[in-house]
Amino acid sequence: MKKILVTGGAGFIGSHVVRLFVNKYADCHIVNLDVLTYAGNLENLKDVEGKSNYSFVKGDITDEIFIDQLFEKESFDAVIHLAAESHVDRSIMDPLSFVKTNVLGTAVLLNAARKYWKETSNKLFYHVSTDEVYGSLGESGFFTETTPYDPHSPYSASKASSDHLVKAYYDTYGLPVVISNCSNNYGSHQFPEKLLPLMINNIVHSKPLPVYGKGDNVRDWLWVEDHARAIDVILHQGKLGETYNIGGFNEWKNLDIVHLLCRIMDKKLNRAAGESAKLITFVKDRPGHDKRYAIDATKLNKELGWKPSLQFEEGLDRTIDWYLANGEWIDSVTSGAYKEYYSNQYVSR
Ligand code: NAD
Ligand code: TDX
Repeated sequence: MKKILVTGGAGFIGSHVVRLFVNKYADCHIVNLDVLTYAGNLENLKDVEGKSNYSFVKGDITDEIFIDQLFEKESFDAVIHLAAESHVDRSIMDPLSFVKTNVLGTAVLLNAARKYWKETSNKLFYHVSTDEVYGSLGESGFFTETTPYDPHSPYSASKASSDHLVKAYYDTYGLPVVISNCSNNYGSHQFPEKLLPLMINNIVHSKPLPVYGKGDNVRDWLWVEDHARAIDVILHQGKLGETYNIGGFNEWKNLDIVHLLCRIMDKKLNRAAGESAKLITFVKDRPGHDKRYAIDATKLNKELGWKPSLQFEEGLDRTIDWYLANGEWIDSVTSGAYKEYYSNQYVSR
């Protein structure tokens, strides 16, 4: 592939995907299209900015005229579509912006690919999605690629809609597509509204650690660089029209993960054992809070040979060190509108 459009490349996962592809595929040009919402920061890509096989385009995926012109001008061999509104709590406060970006934005991109890709034999539209479309699990079992969709939040419903549109473009127009549904990612450059960076940041500043409900909801955590590697594998080897689940086989109750963070950070910050855990504050539960997510990634492992490369303890240690060393990044991305959002959020619980 000679030219790949990555949407949402200035965000958390997108920046890791862009970095991997720019560094690994010198003969492939990566075009990063991002509108730079509060979650998109070009600082995430400082290390690839000057590379000759990378360029950035500022633009909105919901802007049909702009997207059409981009597809007419550039001849993309593939699209890796990550741009989205991604935070469940925000989707509860402002569902329409999730419908607009995640549903309409995906439809606009699909439609541009349908219109401007005359010869589709070497093209691919890769849609990056989430395990949240499958809903919530009980105490046992896993999500597989055939689990029926059952989304509960405006975020997951908007991602489920976008997945259905991608499948509909495959069935109806024969657009070459592939979809992956991944579990919770963690790692560097994640916006500190999400559980792990929020807790790390609050521990550093000795602020309350807001645990929703009883803290017994379960998430399956995957290192973001392993997700980026999975996307690389699926892009190059995945079968058209297929879905691949990506996950870490790494389930944690929220409260357990917060206690683990507290223990590690007490040591790193030279605090007495148990000091950070005193900050844990149980707050009102998230409405519609899914109980448990757990991905069965056997298909991806068996068919394409991917598996997670990093043990969770190692990944968490690296992640904490990154946030401790990058306080300026946190200050910069959390200035302005975000500060207002977060203080309102917390007070309202
Ligand atoms: P993020 O919020 O960190 O980044 C989203 C990016 O999309 C930002 O750079 C933002 O500026 C950009 N964007 C938003 N609206 C846009 C628009 N209208 N036009 C152009 N760009 C726009 O999100 P993330 O956590 O990196 O997630 C990336 C993708 O992966 C999303 O599609 C998400 O649903 C999916 N996903 C995320 C996780 C996770 O744990 N974070 C897990 C599974 C799947
Ligand atoms: O302050 C908090 N306290 C808390 O208890 C926050 C922010 C979260 N939580 C809980 C809610 C969830 O059970 O922690 C868990 C993880 O929450 P988030 O980090 O908001 O992630 P989640 O809702 O699981 O969704 C994430 O994973 C799937 C991403 O945000 C999605 O984009 C992805 O699709």
